[in-house]
Amino acid sequence: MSANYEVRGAIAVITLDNPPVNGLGFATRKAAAEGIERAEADPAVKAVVITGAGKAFSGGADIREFGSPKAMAEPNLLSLIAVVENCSKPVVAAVHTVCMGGGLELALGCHYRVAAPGAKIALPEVKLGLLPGAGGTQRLPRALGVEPALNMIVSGEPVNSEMLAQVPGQQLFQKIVEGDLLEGAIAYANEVADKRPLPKVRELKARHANPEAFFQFARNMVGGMSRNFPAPLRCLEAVAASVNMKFDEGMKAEREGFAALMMTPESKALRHAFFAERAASKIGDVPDSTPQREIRRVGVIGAGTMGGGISMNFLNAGIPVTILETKQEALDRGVATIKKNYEAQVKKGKLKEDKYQQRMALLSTTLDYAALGDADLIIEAVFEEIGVKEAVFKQLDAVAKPGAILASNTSTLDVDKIASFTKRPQDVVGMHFFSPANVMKLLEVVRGKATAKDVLATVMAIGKKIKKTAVVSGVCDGFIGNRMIEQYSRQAGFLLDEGCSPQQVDKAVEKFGFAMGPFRMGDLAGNDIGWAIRKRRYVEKPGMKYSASADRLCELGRYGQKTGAGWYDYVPGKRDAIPSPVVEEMLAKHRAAIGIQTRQISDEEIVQRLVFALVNEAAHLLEEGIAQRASDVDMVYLTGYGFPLWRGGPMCYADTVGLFNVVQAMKRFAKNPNDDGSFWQPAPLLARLVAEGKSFND
Ligand code: T1G
Repeated sequence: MSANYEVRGAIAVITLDNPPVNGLGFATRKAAAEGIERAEADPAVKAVVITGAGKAFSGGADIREFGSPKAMAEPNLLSLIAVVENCSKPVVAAVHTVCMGGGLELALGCHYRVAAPGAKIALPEVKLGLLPGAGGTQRLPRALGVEPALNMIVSGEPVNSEMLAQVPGQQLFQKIVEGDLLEGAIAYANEVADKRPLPKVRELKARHANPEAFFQFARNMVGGMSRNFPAPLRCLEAVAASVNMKFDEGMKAEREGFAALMMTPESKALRHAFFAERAASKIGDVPDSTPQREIRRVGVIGAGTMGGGISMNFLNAGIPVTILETKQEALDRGVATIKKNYEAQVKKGKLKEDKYQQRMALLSTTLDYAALGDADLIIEAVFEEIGVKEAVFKQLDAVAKPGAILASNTSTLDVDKIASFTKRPQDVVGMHFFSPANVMKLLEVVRGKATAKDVLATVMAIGKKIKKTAVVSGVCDGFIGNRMIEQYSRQAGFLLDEGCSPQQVDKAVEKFGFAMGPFRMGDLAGNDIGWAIRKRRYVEKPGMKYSASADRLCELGRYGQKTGAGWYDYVPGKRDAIPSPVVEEMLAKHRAAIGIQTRQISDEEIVQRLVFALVNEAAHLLEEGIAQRASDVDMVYLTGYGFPLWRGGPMCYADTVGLFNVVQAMKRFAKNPNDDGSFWQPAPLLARLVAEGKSFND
C-alpha cells in the first residue's frame, strides 16, 4: 500500500494509505514524493493537502521496516520532508486521530498544518530508546516553543491537537477544524494558495528567555529520571541544539544523536519490548478474524485482594461487575477495599470524583450464584485449593448462561482439571492476574486442551481493553512466570547455602536492575507460600533438590513482613528490610549441618545463576509449547516480575550476552557440588541454538 492522489478543484490531495496506521514505509514515502512532483507539474493545481486514510494521519516511520534496508531507501523520511518543504506550492497537512513520530515530522515539513480536535500528537521515539530522527528535535521547538517541545520529546507522551493549538505563540497548527477535516483543509489550502513567501518551520527561531539556565535545570531533572536510559538526555541535547545552532547544524547534531542511540543495547531492548508486546497478542492458530463473544457484564467470585483488584480492572474499563461472596461481611470488606483504593487515587488527583462515582455505580454484589446468570464472563478468584475450585465450577456450570466464559484466576492449579468439573470445558480458560491485580499489567491467559478459539480471542481482546499485557500460556505447574521463578528461587537458596547473605543476593540482583531481589520479594509475598509449594514438591518431585534454608526460616515463623520478620527484620509500620542477626545465625547453623564449605561469591555469579536459571527453564517451556515464543517470556518478566525494561527481558538479555556464553556459564554451575547439576544441562532448544550460532530472537 502507499498513497493515493486526486485533485479537488485547484487542490491536489495526497492520502497516505498504508494500513493499519499509515507507517511511512518505502512505498508510502515514494508515492507521497511522486504526488508532490505531480502537483508541482500540474498548472491547474495551486496547493496540496496531505492527509491519512483510516485511523491515523500517520503512526510514524514504519516500524516493520526497522533494521531493513527499506527504512533508509530513498526517498527516506528526510528526503520526503525536504521534497514537501521545498515544494513551490503551499502544502497543508490535514492531521487527525494519530500523528506520531515521523508522521509529525512530515507534518512539520509542510507549510501549514490544520487538525481535527482530539488528534493524538506525539514524538514517542524516546520510548524506543531513540530520538526523533527526521527533524522533530529541530522543528517542533521552532513551531511549538522550546519548553512544550522538550516536554513532548523527552516524555514521548501524546498531547491532544486542540491543547497544542492553545499554546501561546505556537505555529504548529494554524487551525483546528471542526466537522469534515478534509473539506476544511481544502478550504484552507484555497485560502493560502497564493500567499508567498511559503512559511517554513525551519526558518522560525527556537526561542527561550534563558536557555542556559533552563537546559541546565532540565538536564538535572531528566538525568535524575532516566539513569538507565541514554535517550532522554540525548533528546534534550538535540533540542538544545535547536536553540544554540543554525538549523542545518542542528539537523546534523540530531542525526548524530539518532545514530548513536540506534546502536545502544537499551534501544535494542526497548524496540524488542515494543514488538514483543504486539507479538504477544497473536496466537498461532487463532487468526485475528476469529469472532469474539460480546462481554457486556462480568461476574467475579471472591471479594478478597485478588477478586477486588480484578473487579477494578473491569470497572475502570466501564464494564459492569457483580461480585459474589459466601458471606455479607466478606462482600462489605471487599467493596470497602475497592472504595479505599479509588479514594486514594482521587486524593492523589489521579482520578476525578465523578469518574470514581461512575465506576462504583457499575459495581453490584450478591450472595446468590443465580445473580451471575446473565454474566458473559465469570472469573473466580477463590482459595487456591482444587476442592474449592471444583465446588465453584460445578455451581457455575449450573447457573451460567450458555456461551458464558468461565475463567479461573488460579496461579498453579491444572486448568484442564478445572474445566473437567463442567460440561462446557470449551468455555473454560485461565486468567491469571498478578497481585495487585488492578496495578500489575501482566495477565497470563492459560489455554486448556478444550478451550475454544473464540474464547481465547475474546479473552485476549478483553485483556487489551482492561489495559493488560495478555500472554498465552499452556497448562503446566506454574504456567510461564511461576514455573521460571521457581528455578530462580532455587538458585537463590543454593547461594545462601554457599555463603551469600540475603542482602548480598538482593543487592546484586537490584543492581542488575530488578525492582526487588528474591528475599525482599519473599518477605513481601510471604515465605509461607513458597514453603507450602515446596512441601508439595517434596512429595510430588522427590528428585528435585532445594536448599533447606527457607524451610529453616519458616520453622522460626519468619514468614516476612506479615509476621514482622522474615529474611530481614522489620520495624513495625515500616517496610525497610533490616539485615537480621537471627537469620545470619540460622544460616551459619544450617551450613554447618549440611557440612558445606562457604566461599566468596561475586555479584556477577549471583546474577548469572538467577537469570540463566530463568533462561534455561524458559527454553524448556518453549520446547514444550507452554510459551509460544521467546519474546512472550520477555513480556511476562517485564510486566509481571520487575525485570529491567532496558535489558528487554531474560531472553533478550541472554541474546545480548550471547547464548554461547550463557551455556559456558551453565557448564561451570553444573560442576558446583552444592548446585543441581542436572538442572544446568542446557535445554535441548538452547543447545541447538548455540550449535547453530543462533539467538532466541532469530
Ligand atoms: N508502523 C507500522 N505499524 C505500526 C506502527 C508504525 N509506526 N505503529 C503501530 N503499528 C501497528 C501495530 O504493530 C499494530 O499492528 C497496529 O498498528 C495497531 O497498533 C525517524 C524513526 C500508533 C498510537 O512509536 O504508539 O518515527 O499487530 O495495537 O492502540 O523519528 O501503535 O494490528 O498487525 O498499538 O490504536 C514512532 C508506535 C516510530 C508509534 C496506535 N512511532 N505506535 O495505537 O493500535 S519511530 C511510534 C503506537 C520514528 C522517526 C522515527 C500505537 C498507535 P497489528 P496498536 P492503537
